[in-house]
Amino acid sequence: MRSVPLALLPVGAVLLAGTTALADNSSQGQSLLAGTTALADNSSQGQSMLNPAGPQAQHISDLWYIILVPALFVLVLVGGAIIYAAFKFKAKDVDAMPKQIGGNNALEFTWTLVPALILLGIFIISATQLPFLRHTPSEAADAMHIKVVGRQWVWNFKYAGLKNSYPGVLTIPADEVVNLDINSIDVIHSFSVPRLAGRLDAIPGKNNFMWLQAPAGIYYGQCTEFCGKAHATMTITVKALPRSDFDTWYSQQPKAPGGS
Ligand SMILES: [Cu+2]
Repeated sequence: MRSVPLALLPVGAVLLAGTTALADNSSQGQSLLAGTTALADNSSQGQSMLNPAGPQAQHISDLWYIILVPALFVLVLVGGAIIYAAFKFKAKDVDAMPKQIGGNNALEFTWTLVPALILLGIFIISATQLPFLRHTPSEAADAMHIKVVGRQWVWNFKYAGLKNSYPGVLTIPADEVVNLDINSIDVIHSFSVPRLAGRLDAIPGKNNFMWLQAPAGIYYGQCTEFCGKAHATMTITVKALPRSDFDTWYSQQPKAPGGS
């Protein structure tokens, strides 16, 4: 009898892996509630990855739903097996030595191979999305670059042609690809606007890169790498303006020397 709970140990590890995947993904969106609220009033509020805007976030959200299916399957299968075994094989006499039986090769082989195949499948599906997420679409090769600099405790946005940098608010043209070159001048921060894209670390001395494309609207994000006592105030507001409004805004900003 004792061999049954022991036999379930590796399967339990798979259950953990499955629930971790669930937890990781849902935390990206801060909360499901935030997403549904945003949908309900059709505003741009909320920071839910499950309420995606733009191609980057849409890809990530699709991937999340694809992985949710096998994760739920594993959860139900393994959770059900644990509950069944707990009742079915409950010890009636606590002092009695359970019957000792050896391993079952077929079972052990199966519960090693099946999770490995599931994980391999998830890996392959995820890896095929990486080139799209990593590289600016070729048709937008000349899209604008904006420098994103993390600092305790504010994000600064710097445009090549403008004199000032802009704390906390990233203004971009709507529906156009925008390249973000992400860096930090002190500690590691992490740039995250869940409705638009995945998160990316801002690391001192290293340039990280991401691209965005957002429909017109306002999107919120924040630093997602604990970076000191005012970490929580390190917020991001992305304003995606229709091209003509963006041009008006841009033309009103002080220009960098030699900028246009
Ligand atoms: Cu930070």
